[in-house]
Amino acid sequence: MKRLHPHVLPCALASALAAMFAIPALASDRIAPARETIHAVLTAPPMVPAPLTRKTPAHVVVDLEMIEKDMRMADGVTYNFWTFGGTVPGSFIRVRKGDTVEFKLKNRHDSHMSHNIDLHAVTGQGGGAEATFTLPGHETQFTFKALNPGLYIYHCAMAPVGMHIANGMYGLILVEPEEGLPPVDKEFYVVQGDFYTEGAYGEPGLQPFSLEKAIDEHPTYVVFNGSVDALQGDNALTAKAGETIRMFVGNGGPNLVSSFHVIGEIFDKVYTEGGSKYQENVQTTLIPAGGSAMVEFKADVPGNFVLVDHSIFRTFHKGSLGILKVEGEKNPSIYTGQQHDIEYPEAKPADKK
Ligand SMILES: [Cu+2]
Repeated sequence: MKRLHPHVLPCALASALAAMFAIPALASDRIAPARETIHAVLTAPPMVPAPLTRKTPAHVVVDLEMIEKDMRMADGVTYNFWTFGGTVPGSFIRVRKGDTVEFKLKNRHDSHMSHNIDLHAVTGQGGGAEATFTLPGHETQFTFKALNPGLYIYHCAMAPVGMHIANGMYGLILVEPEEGLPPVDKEFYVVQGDFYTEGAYGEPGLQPFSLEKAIDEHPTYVVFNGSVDALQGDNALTAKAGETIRMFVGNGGPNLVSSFHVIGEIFDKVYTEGGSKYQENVQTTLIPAGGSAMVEFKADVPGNFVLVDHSIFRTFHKGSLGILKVEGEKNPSIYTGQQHDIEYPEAKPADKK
């Protein structure tokens, strides 16, 4: 059953009055030319929109729809996810520092809950949350200027906030610096999240959310991109040996901190916490709940490289395991693989001291 809320007072009248008394723009070289209007390309994980090539800020329209739907959590296990754009994490949004972002948020007619969005890339009250209180069947809009470059989490902030996040309502928005990011061969979108179900790990069927486990911070599942195996098998990330890779990694939480690591790789650069400065030669990077990191490395040699939360019981018992499959020529000067497996002679009793 839909939960109905009183409608927010319409502000169309106030906008119309403001427009009537607005000072008409005068032709002058001091007035900035009209900016290009662009509709943002949104992508589902693990894909990332192409790097921006424009050298000037633009007026960017983001159109995002919130959808509640049953999806796979693990083999035989489903869950009623609440999503931005129909996926967990939600659609990837890519803008540039200085852009004016006109953000339209739709809540599907068949939603059971009201939702909103708090984008950590926003400077303004609630990160947009109050401006986007959106009833089922409604669309809300607000506009913000992307002042700070970086990689930012966005999430639903409707009470109970923890429950909306725990049901999958988070994603990443990248604000590119004015000069853009250094070019790489491949970019991927990976977000960790912890989930709390009434049933134990792997218990089949449609599993309800467990508020008790969420409050106790005892997740049933800890996964990348919304489900166990989301980045395995046919859905593994792929690259060729020699390619440079950038992963936009987020942590939706709601509770856990991620010790993000790729087994058999060293991050050449980590833009710690999704900010502007990078650390070099990093094995494992800590990604807070509601935070992010950009990790970059060259895939020097072929192999299956395993993405994990190095709080390692989560990886092998709760699902936080993904695969980056790198194909190409072996390079024994970097990595030989096993060179021998022999039984070594046991020491004779006389040799023992
Ligand atoms: Cu919500």
